[in-house]
Order: sequence, then C-alpha cells, then structure tokens
Amino acid sequence: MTTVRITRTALTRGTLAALSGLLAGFASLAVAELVSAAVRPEASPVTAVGGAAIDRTPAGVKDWAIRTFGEDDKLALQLGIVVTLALFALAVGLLALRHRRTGTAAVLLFGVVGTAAAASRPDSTGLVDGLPSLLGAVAGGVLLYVLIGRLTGPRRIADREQEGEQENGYGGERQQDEGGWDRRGFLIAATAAAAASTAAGAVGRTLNGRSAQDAVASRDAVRLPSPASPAKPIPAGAQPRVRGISPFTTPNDSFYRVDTALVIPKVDANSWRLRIHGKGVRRDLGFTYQDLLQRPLIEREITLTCVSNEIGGPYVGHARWIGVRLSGLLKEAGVKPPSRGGPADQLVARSVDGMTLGTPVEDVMDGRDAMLAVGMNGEPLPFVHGFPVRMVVPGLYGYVSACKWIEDIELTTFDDFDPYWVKREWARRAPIKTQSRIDTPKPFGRPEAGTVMVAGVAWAQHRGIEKVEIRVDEGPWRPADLAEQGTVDTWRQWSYPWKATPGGHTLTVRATDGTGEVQTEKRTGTVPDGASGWHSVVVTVD
Ligand SMILES: Nc1nc2c(c(=O)[nH]1)N[C@H]1C(S)=C(S)[C@@H](COP(=O)(O)O)O[C@H]1N2
Ligand SMILES: [Mo]
Repeated sequence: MTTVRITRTALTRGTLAALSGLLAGFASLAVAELVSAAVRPEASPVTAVGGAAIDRTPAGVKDWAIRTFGEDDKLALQLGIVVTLALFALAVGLLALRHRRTGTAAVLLFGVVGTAAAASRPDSTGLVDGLPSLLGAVAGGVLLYVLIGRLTGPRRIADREQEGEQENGYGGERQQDEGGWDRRGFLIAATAAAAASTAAGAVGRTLNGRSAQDAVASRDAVRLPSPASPAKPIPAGAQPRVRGISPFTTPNDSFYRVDTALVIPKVDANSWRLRIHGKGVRRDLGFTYQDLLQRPLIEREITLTCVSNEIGGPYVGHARWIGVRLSGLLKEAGVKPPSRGGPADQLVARSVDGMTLGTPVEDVMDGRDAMLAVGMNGEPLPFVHGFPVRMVVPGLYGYVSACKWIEDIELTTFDDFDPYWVKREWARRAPIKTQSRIDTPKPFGRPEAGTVMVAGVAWAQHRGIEKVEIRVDEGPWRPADLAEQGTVDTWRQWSYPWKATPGGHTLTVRATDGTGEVQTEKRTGTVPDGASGWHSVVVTVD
C-alpha cells in the first residue's frame, strides 16, 4: 500500500515537474512575444531561430522542404521548432526536479541561443533584437524555479508529507502548512502563471498585429496611376478553352510564393525609401514611394518562375505588372552596363528583411522591361509579393532578380559580392530554362477513351515559345496547337486533342524556344541553376 502511494506520488511529481517545464517554456515564449511588440515582431524567438535555421539550411534540404511542404514550408518549420522546444521543456522540467538550479540554467541557456539568433539576423536592429528572447528566458527560468520549489521541500518534510498523504489522500491542507510538497501552492502558482502567460502572449500578438496597421493603411490609400506605357493587350487567343489548363493570368491570391520571411514584412509606404548607389554611380539617388508613382510608369505582362520549380512543378505564375523602368533610374544615376565600359557587372538588391539578390547589370540595361514594380494585376503589390516595391526582370529566375520589399540597390561586381542564395550553392547567373508542363490530364488520371484534350503551359521568358510537341508513349513527336503568344516574356498555352485508346499511357511534352533550341531531355535537379528535363504524365484510359 505504502509503496504504491509513494510511486504514485513520485509519478505525479514527475508529471507536474515536466508540466512545469512546459509551462516555463510557454511563459518564455509569451513574454518574448510581448517584449517583441516593443522591439519588432521579427525579434520573437521562434521567428528569429526559424530565420537562422532557414539561413543555415543547405540548398538540398531547402529544396526538399519546398517539395514536401510546398508553401507551408514555413509553417512546418515553426511547428517543428515549437514541438522541439516542448520536448526540451518537458525534459528540463524533469531535470529541474532533481537539480533545480541546473534546470533553471538550462532555460536561460535556451534564452541565450534565442538571443544570439535574434541579434545576428541580417535585418537585426542590433542587440535590442535579443531582448525578447532574453527576458522571455528569464521569466521562464524564474517560473520554473518557483514551481519546482513547490514540488520539492526539505527531504524530511517531503517524507512526512508522504505519510500525510496516506492519511489525508490527495491535496490535504496539511501538506501546505508543512511547507513541503505543496500541491495546492503549486496548482495556484501554475494556474496563475498559465493565465498570465496567455494574457501576455495575447497582448503581444495584438500589439504586433497593430504595428502592421500603418502599413495596411498606407497600402489601402494607394491609387495606382494609369501607366504611360500600357501593356500590349493579351490576345483573345492566348487562353484556349480547355478545362484544367492554368489560367493565362494567375490571380494574385493563388500566385506562388517563395521567400525566406517567417513574418511577412509589413512596410509603411509613407516611410519607405529606396537608395541607388555603388560602383560607377555618378550620383547617389533616393526615392520615396510617391516619387516612383509620379514617374511615367510602364505596364507589362511578365511570367515569373522560381529556380526551385521542379519539372511539372507549380512555382511559375503570370501577372501584369506596373512599375518604373529600372534602366531609366540607373541611367539617371550615371550607371553604364559593362558592354559600354561600366565598372559594375552586378546589381545587388537588398530587402527590408536583409535578403540580397544579385542581377547582371547588362541584363537590366539591355532593353528588356526590367522594372521596380508597384502594381500586380491592377492592384498595389500584395504584402506577400513585396509591397510597396519589388524588382521584376523578364527572363531571370526570381532568386537573381525579383527582390521583394526592396529598399536598396547597390552597383557592384560578381567578384566582390555573393548574394544570399549564391552563398548557398546556387548559381551566380540564372536565366530561366525552357520548360513545358502538362496541366491536364492530371498524373494517374483516368480519362475516357476517345478525344482527350491534353493541355498545359510552356515558358522560356525573354526568348518566347516557338513550338510545343507531344509524345504518346514511345511514339513520334507531334506538334501541339499553340495558343497565341502574349509576348516573349510570357508563358504560352498549348493544347493537343489526343485520340486516346484504352490502357496505360505516358504523355510527354517538350517545347522549343524562340531561338529554335529544343528543350533538353537531360534531367537535372533544381540546384544550382534550375531543373531541366521533360515533363511526363502517366494516365490510364478507361
Ligand atoms: N526579399 C525577398 N525577395 C525575394 C525572395 C526572398 O526570399 N526575399 N525570394 C525570391 C525568389 S526565390 C522568388 S522565386 C521570387 C518569388 O516571388 P513571389 O513570392 O512573389 O512569387 O521572389 C524573390 N524575391
Ligand atoms: Mo525562387
């Protein structure tokens, strides 16, 4: 009987200690969230540690994460961090039951990790960024110390208390009086801590949300001027009427998103500034958002593609962009492309979240419609797509051209500076490879025998698409019907009425770009400069 009681008490205390650890972890995060409202939302520990983790993720793993979790990759990462933290917190609670000081020190150690991560983020505003993690850890450490104190009394009293337990059952008044295994005290302290932490976390969340309100208001106030140079209208024949094919224009809310931002930057357009400076710049230039809107704007149809897009993958989208021609601004700053003797061959764009992207100066100034975009499909840029201003350069993968939340343009050389992705195994220069994708039928689809419409998209931005061909099983290549071309900077839709016969079949597509080059069959992965190979779909015809 006694043995059973003791075991049960030990078990309960162990459970409560683990719970204390969890509670301390929760309190740490909640206090950190509250403090981050006074610093900046990005300084909260999960965001900071997550950001640091993203930066240290090898290209292959990042690619795997994008493949596996898609655009939920960041959610998956944050969940991963929280689950890991929770497991550690449980362990630290148990440790603290045996060694109260060591357990408390472990909590503080986590705080140091968070503090270091936050303070060393590329967009960090300095040591203050470490404050949320630091104060959070102190709060968690103190809480753990106090809670464990309730669970452990001087040994003798603890022993006596176990006897008391036998007489009294659980939660007897006496235990508290003896100051030992203070169950009621523990429960009161734990409940209070849980309530206070929830409140602190909620207030922090709300305040962090509020700091974005100015940015939201500034976006709501934007009226995009009509462009001085409108886009060539999309030909009516650019969009074949085939069910299951991607729409020519991708709506903003379904446009793919790829970036490293755990918290989407909410930039107030009223305080936004852009600087242009660096090698070969005769005079530094600075612009406000209004400065840009007052310039003659160009409007262009441009298809964007991510280098992480696999064969047949979804990271490609088309939009109509409005913005300021970048070459014009560069010329005003006195910049010359290398072909005309300019000393800078790389343009490095920096975003408010510390991202750097490097673009060949030659490409930006060769007459293509490289722009600082302010509008996407008729509205100000959505926050996820870079409000207030982003770069768009036709023909180059996003990671070497499409800087979102841009705030700085520096002219430099490829020798002198490696931007973010280049430091992570990706190529310095990355023109978009010719690609084609079967949108319909879907892989492992079961179309009925008869005429089946095979259709999809092909892209080779800035070269254009000249031909798309389809192959059924190992049969001959046959030309697909090409929809009208938007421009060389847009993708092109195609369709092919296939006389489908019952059984399993493999459909394969390949495109030929505007220079006459046929899309290569050679399969390569996305690292370092984009995937190549043909897209195939296997179907069973009923
Ligand atoms: N600031 C910032 N800009 C960025 C990125 C980023 O991580 N941070 N990712 C780039 C990449 S890899 C791509 S493919 C495009 C994607 O733009 P989208 O999310 O608007 O589709 O943005 C580019 N611009
Ligand atoms: Mo990308």
